[in-house]
Amino acid sequence: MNFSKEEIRHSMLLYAITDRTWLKEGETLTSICEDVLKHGATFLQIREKDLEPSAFQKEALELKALCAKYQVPFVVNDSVEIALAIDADGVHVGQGDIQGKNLRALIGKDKILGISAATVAEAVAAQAAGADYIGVGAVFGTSTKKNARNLSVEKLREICAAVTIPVVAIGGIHALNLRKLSGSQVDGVAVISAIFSSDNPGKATSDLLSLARQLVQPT
Ligand code: TZP
Ligand code: MG
Repeated sequence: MNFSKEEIRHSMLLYAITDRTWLKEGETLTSICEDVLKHGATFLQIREKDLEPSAFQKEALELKALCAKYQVPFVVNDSVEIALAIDADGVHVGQGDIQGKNLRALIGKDKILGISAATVAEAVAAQAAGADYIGVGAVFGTSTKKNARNLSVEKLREICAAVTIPVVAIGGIHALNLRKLSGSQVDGVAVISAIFSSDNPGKATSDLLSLARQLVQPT
């Protein structure tokens, strides 16, 4: 699918990232993600660090079809090869994945390019490299990503002010601390455990969605 710049900005609102380590017996990533999309997640990224490439690609293909059904952008974490092989909407990469590479040239102009950034310099460089959005974190403590770089909400605010592309905050965000991001000018929140570790991922999604709406469009 093709998404306009405005659609990409709005899709940052509640950005869900997969983590199959939370699946319970009998559950599949696709079934949980369908529940999450039904309950209003606005973006989906497959991020499965422990799957070997062929299993990863198979899961990614299923999730791509699901996201197309809900008209939600779908990106692949880390692997440009798999993103291109399955014709995903785009790819999300970290600082370590972009060194010396022109990812925009590699993926073409129509695919969504998301880049992680934790400093103003990285954010500005990501924008210059053709990123469609940046993921900024970790804004709160998280045990999901072991080597996450922590930054303050004040730093998040500085990054938002330094770029014109959409910014999604990530890292340890859940229903009880999401409001702390207010005033930062983020376009949305990206979450893993607040959704996937929940006993009820659908309800967690709708709760987070209403909080994210209040954060991004305060009434
Ligand atoms: N990048 C920075 S923090 C993080 C990633 C992938 C982990 C976010 O996971 P959670 O469970 O929402 O804290
Ligand atoms: Mg990476």
